[in-house]
Amino acid sequence: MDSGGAADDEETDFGVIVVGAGFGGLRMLYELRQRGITARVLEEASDVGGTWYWNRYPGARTDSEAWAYCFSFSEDLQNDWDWSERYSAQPEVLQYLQHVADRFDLREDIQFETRVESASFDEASNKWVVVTDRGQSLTGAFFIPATGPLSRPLSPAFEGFDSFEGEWHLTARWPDRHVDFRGKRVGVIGTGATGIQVVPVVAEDAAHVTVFQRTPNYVIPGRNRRLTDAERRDIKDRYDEIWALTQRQTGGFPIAEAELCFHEMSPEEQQQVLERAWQVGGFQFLFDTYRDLMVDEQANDAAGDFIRRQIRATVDDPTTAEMLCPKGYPFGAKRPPLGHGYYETFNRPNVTLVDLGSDPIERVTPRGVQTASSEHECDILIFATGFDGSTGALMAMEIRGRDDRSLNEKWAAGPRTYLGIAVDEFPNMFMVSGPQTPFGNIPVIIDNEVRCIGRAIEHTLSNGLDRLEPTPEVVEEWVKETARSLEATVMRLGDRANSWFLGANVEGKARAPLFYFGRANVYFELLADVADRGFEELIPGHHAMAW
Ligand code: NA7
Repeated sequence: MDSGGAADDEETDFGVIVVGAGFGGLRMLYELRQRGITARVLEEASDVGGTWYWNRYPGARTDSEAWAYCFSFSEDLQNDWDWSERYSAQPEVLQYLQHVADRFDLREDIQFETRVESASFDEASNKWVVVTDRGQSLTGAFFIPATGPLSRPLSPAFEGFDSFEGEWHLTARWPDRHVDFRGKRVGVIGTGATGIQVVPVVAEDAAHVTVFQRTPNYVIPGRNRRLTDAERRDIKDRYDEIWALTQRQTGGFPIAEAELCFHEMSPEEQQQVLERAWQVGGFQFLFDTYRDLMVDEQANDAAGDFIRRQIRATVDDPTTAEMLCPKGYPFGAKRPPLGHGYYETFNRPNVTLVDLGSDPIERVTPRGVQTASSEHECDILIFATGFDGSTGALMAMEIRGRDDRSLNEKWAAGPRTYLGIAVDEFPNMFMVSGPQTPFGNIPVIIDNEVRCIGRAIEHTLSNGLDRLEPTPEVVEEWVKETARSLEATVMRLGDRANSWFLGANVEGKARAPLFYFGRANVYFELLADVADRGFEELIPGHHAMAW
């Protein structure tokens, strides 16, 4: 694909080097341009899109409502673009990001098909030296990884995997072509947000689908639908209000939040709010039911019981329904997926559920998957087995700061950041969607981070500084704050369900809070505040700027 990006030409020295051309990298590049700062973006793929470039699997769509899962920096952009559905399907999000890249001429600063292998801070020149898989050595006064929280997929690590004689696909590396399931026996391994989107779509075509489930999930109905022209007009008329709402909301979503706590309601009201949110669909169930859903265990149990009742009422076969019911961990302890006919799919005659809890996978065989009880023959295997979240993509690059300090060594027991955007001993490195930022409606979170990072870089330049990095004290305080934020919610029990919020889905990975679990709106205020106060918490370096 010729996507018209920057050629890997002779130029090797840049103001800023950004890694990744997804939502984060594109937004960062735009911000830097607005501030008159030159940048080069390095991107492994052959086009923009990030997550939405790679995750082309059938059924892939956003779990945030389309009109707020986008950029807010240009009124013209938001007024010209029309979303077709409540939750955009992957091709539409990718088209949107391609449109943004074209409209703002972003590709001219992006070098595609380039993977960053290492980045190290050179103390003599105060520059980051970035080495790519093309053998280039590029320098930048600032280094900004915008590599995304869920971009490093976990490879299928099953005994006998290489012996499989059929076709197999990893959802996060789905081929850019139609995969034909007609007449095929398909096995889907993994029932996270991805597997849950894949299964109903594949079941429509395949001869048979076998779903291999290790931990049952609490799946909320998304209730996707096409938007009407009237709705689109209304959204455009209300955009200021929508963005203002996202800035006040706990996850950066345009969703009103419940005012009452569980115990302030009668049992009838408690059920009514759950029922209403279930009918509306989407994350309203999480945010617009009762205020203490994620912090009060009794309140959380009531929501969990409600979902289990829905599963039993939806799935005809009582044994399958019971296998699908999550047990032993609270609702929300791992990221709840949105389903589009997920539970209903198990009423189809061509779909079978295998409960790996009682019948674990022993190995992949030439003909399919061998569990403890039997061999499940499959022509196609789909691995929807998740990601090395949050820190994975960062730690896959060899990043070294001052005094040759290795980021991987520094983070061996878990990430340590200041507000998720900066790290002590790593001057002039700023992360977009880094560890210990909130997880929620990502484009809105990115927008707030990028504005703060843009201001930090401008502050450095306009004050004639050559280095900016947080003090160890403020980093320690943010590490403690993320731990406190985790302890305050039921997400602290995520270990019971292998939650990637805690790194619990990756063997050998340190268990630590990988996100900030406090309110995103509080986090946005902290970012604005540190910039307003002139980055007091960051240590400036006073040497002559060299670029
Ligand atoms: P997730 O949510 O991490 O889901 C991965 C799924 O794969 C989950 O059901 C895992 O079971 C399962 N899995 C992983 N390894 C295995 C093995 N070895 N055997 C059986 N099953 C396995 O990733 P997703 O891609 O679905 O979602 C990630 C996020 O991307 C999503 O939340 C959105 O924000 C976008 P487990 O639960 O660990 O028992």
